[in-house]
Amino acid sequence: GIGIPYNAATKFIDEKISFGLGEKTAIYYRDEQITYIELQKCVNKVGYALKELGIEAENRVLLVCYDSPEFITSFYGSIKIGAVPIPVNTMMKPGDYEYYLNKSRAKALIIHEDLWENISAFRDKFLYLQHVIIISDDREKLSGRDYQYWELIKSAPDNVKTSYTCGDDAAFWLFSSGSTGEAKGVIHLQHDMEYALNTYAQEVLQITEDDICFSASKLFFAYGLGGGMYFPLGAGASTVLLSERPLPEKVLSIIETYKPTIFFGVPTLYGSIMDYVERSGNQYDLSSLRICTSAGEALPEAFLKRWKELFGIDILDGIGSTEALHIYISNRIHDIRPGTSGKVVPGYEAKVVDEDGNEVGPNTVGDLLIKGDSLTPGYWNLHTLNKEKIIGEWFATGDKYYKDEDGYYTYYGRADDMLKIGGIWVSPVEVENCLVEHQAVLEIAVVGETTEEGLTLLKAYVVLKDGYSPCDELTNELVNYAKSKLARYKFPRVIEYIDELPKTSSGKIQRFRLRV
Ligand code: 3SK
Repeated sequence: GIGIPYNAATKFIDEKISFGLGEKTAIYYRDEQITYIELQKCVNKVGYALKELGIEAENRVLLVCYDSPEFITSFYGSIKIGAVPIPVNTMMKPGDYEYYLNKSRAKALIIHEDLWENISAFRDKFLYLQHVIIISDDREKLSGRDYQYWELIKSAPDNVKTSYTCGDDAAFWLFSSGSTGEAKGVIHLQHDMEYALNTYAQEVLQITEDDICFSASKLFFAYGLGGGMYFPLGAGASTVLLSERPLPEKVLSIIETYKPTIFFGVPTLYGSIMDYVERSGNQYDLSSLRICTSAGEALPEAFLKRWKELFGIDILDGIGSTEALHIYISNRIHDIRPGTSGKVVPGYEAKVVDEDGNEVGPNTVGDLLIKGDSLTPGYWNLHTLNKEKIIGEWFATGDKYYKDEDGYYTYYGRADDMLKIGGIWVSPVEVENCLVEHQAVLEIAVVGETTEEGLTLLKAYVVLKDGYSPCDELTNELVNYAKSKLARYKFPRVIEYIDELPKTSSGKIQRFRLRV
């Protein structure tokens, strides 16, 4: 036949009502509590309204939305009618939105009002865009030339027919900035969210209906989309949404107010929360949390220890990707090996291979390949790259890893960030992990600098903590510190102090921007 019907909106929204969870709180947002039945009605209204505007199955809908109930209703409302939502970063420049809109050929854009004000002047450049739906905090505000989200859904019926899609249909895209080059449209299928839910969320996080999730990582990132949306909804649990920037004091206050049980963060945020708490001397009660997770960058071992000492809670470090949708290697509750990404998540397979694609033995660094059913079928319109990255059922992550005899994987840097110093491969991450433990260092990125003779030297860009200033004495101290901790050839020959490191929108350090 034409495929067994499967639509992700049925699984993540409608099923909750048939399973008797209609009156349960799905979303905590500011002072609102939105039940599953209220959420379902809004999802249906958005789906209906989009259909009325002429949006059809397979049409793309770009979402430029803060973490909010409207993000979730727009996402599942689109999926329900077979359209393909594409949530994108809300912090980008007009040229980036022009790229996202034109690359995806999105017919509709759902966007928060202030974000639209930044880009509306460029409207003529948006080649395929037909409809703009603006989300305004003032729900009574009337539309001008465009559509007003609340006005549009007010008159829409709260029921809409689910599109005939099957598990292998495209459900949504995410744009992945990666550490180099143009953003790539990563296609995800209808069944992918359920796969990540059944594997990482259930097997590793052991999520249940009783959990309340809070993701500081935004919903437009693959990591946040799971943690803040489809893990809690899929499990019949609840989510707390924060539309603003996740500053340490805000995050702490959200945790104290809503008492989440699972917190999704990234290493830089854990670092700044700990600095904030230690500096302010205030006490915070984070005891509602049963677990914290970390991804995006390897979590420094020292952070894990400090966090546990401060709050008595473990952080589960793991590695995932936008292409895999979520985490495929992770530490486990009661099975944490500090400094490693943990073991393969059930449902995924991983192997470390050499340059010829042969699997290497324990403790040997190689390229990490992964396999699992939430992996993207491919990037949009990138035929050559797809041939490089997709090797049969395996996906080349571009990460260097080694696995020890016990099956724990340790991150060794991006394949393209590795440096050959004096003929020996050096991972910038190893040098960074060492120096970040120095008391003066807030953040650090290590790159190769080519000398006039064509030799490669290690250069460290250092962001200092408050209270420290650049000086020769400190430079010598940092160099000596690295020399005392690392193999001799791994210490940075040059140290430059900067105010901020260049990062991708998902927080990964862009070392390529620092290379000269
Ligand atoms: O960076 C990661 O480790 C990650 C984890 C989950 C989902 C997406 C990403 C990029």
